[in-house]
Amino acid sequence: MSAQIRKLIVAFALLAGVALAGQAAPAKQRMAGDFGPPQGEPVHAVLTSPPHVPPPITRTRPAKVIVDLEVVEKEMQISEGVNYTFWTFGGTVPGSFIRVRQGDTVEFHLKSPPGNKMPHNIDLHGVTGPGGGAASSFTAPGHASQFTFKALNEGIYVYHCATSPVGMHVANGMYGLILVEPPGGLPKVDHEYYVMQGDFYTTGKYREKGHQPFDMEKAIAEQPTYVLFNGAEGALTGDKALTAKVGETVRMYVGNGGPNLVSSFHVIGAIFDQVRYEGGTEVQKNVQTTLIPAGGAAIVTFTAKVPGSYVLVDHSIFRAFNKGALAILKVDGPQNVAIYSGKEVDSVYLGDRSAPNLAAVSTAAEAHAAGTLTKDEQIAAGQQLFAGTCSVCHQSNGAGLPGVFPPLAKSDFLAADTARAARVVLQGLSGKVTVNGSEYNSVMPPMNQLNDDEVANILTYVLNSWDNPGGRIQKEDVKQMRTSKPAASAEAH
Ligand code: HEC
Ligand SMILES: [Cu+2]
Repeated sequence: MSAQIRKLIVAFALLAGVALAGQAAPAKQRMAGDFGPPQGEPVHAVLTSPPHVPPPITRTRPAKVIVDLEVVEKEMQISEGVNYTFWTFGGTVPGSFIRVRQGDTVEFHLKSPPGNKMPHNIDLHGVTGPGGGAASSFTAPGHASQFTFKALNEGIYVYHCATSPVGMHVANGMYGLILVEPPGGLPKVDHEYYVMQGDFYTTGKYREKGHQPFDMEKAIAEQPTYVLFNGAEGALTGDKALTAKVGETVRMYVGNGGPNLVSSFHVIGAIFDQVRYEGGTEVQKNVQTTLIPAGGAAIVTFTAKVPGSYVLVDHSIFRAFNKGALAILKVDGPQNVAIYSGKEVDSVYLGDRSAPNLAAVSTAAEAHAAGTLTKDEQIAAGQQLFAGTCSVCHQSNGAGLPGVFPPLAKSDFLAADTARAARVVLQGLSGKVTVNGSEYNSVMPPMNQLNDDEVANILTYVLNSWDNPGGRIQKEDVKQMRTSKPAASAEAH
């Protein structure tokens, strides 16, 4: 008998012994994840708003954990100058982060203040039982409901509203994450963050200003106006970026509320050391992009090794640059040129998101709505938008690049016909043009993804910068130009 076969037989005998011992255990054996009845005084769960995560649980015994979650319907900013009526768990999108320990008995209270207009409920994917709690938690405005469950399975789980029309409740922001920690806890890290993607459907175009209602038809067609991390463009960029220091470990609980899209979650410039994909217990290592299904979540962990801005995106990349699915982790600390030579990614990947915030854009939108918009407000908004759109080619100082991109600074072409500039932006420009005595024969692509107010503000900024002649372009002028017949390309020269 070979040594290997002998080893196998021994292993088999051991296994059989274990199985027999299992049978011999008391008949009233508990199911996996059930560590017995709650012990000690009930505790109130710490709930946090995104991007924050409640502290790790240090208890060594199962407890009764009381969760008090309030449903809040409220108007919030979805993008600069754009408002949306969100329905939320706890007043934020995503809803409050809930953290419990495997084996805990969770007494869940869902409350809906009288001011709400809709009934709501909650389906927690971490609940074992029909509907995940949905049926027991139907809550009308001015009411509260209560149900209890035992958190049997560890992992990161999505919760969401499941009141009809379910898609609409989810599309309005009614989802969040609940972490069921294993009894021993998760390995210690320096930072834990809570990030959740969602797709949003407004009747107006992307970044169209003012209050935007929900668009059911776009939602059914699965054509979102916005794809966002944490419920708003800019929720995690500029002065609201996530932070870490060089050498620190970062764990992100990344959920996807949907309602429709699957996320190709990627952090530009980082490799995930570990991913607990689909929120499950298996660990995948050295991952570039992880797929997060609608109604699913993952735990990603990595170390920030080089300083700079790391851009979180849905790598279905138009969503990142044209629908808002972009967030930033700002890592501070000393350079490590052995790993990376050290040039910022700012202008390439961040676009207008490299600014600390786009407050001037909101201000201009509000002023326009109130009928008080001034030229200075337009210039300020235009300056923020110019960065990352026009500056890519014409440079941030408007100087252009000799022979390739004509200057906007002191441009005689611009000064000769300022209205023509709006047409150039909307329709693009190609063929020979002479700017300040130099000939250019290149192509400027149409920038017609920009809204009327964005074009007006950018051009007003350009006209009033770098010794250009001044003047003002209004949103209404651009609107008219957009709907009028396209100018023949020769006419633009
Ligand atoms: C991808 C590069 C690119 C981007 C982005 C771009 N342009 Fe241009 N732009 C060009 C090129 C190239 C020309 C010259 C086209 C030609 O040779 O026919 C041009 C020409 C112009 C002109 C007329 C010539 C002049 O210098 O006065 C204006 C005005 C202008 N662009 C404004 C803008 C504004 C405003 C934006 C941002 C909304 C913008 N461009 C974005 C490449 C770009
Ligand atoms: Cu709801």
